Amino acid sequence: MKKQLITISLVLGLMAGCGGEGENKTAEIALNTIQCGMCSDKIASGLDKLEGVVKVDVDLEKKVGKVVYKAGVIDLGVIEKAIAAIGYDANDTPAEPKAYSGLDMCCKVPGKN
Ligand SMILES: [Cu+2]
Repeated sequence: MKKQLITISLVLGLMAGCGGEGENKTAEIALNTIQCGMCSDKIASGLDKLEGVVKVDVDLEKKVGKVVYKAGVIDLGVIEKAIAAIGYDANDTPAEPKAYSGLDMCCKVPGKN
């Protein structure tokens, strides 16, 4: 009986190991306040540094960030908060005011300081 349990947990362990740290998920994040290429670069390089983020694509024209991430390592909320900490709105998560005020003029929403 005990042996069986060990075998089962071994198999489960192997299965979990197979998928790495969980499956990759793709999320499209609304980045309504990005203005220029610098904004998209900042977000892309900021997210690239996060553990669990596999790929980041920012579409400046559509104002959407496509993020591929490992679901078991990081979740969407953390990614949104990281974008907010850089100074940009991410979905319903508003930019952190302090980070936003530190952005270059060209990266701010026209009319909003
Ligand atoms: Cu900008």
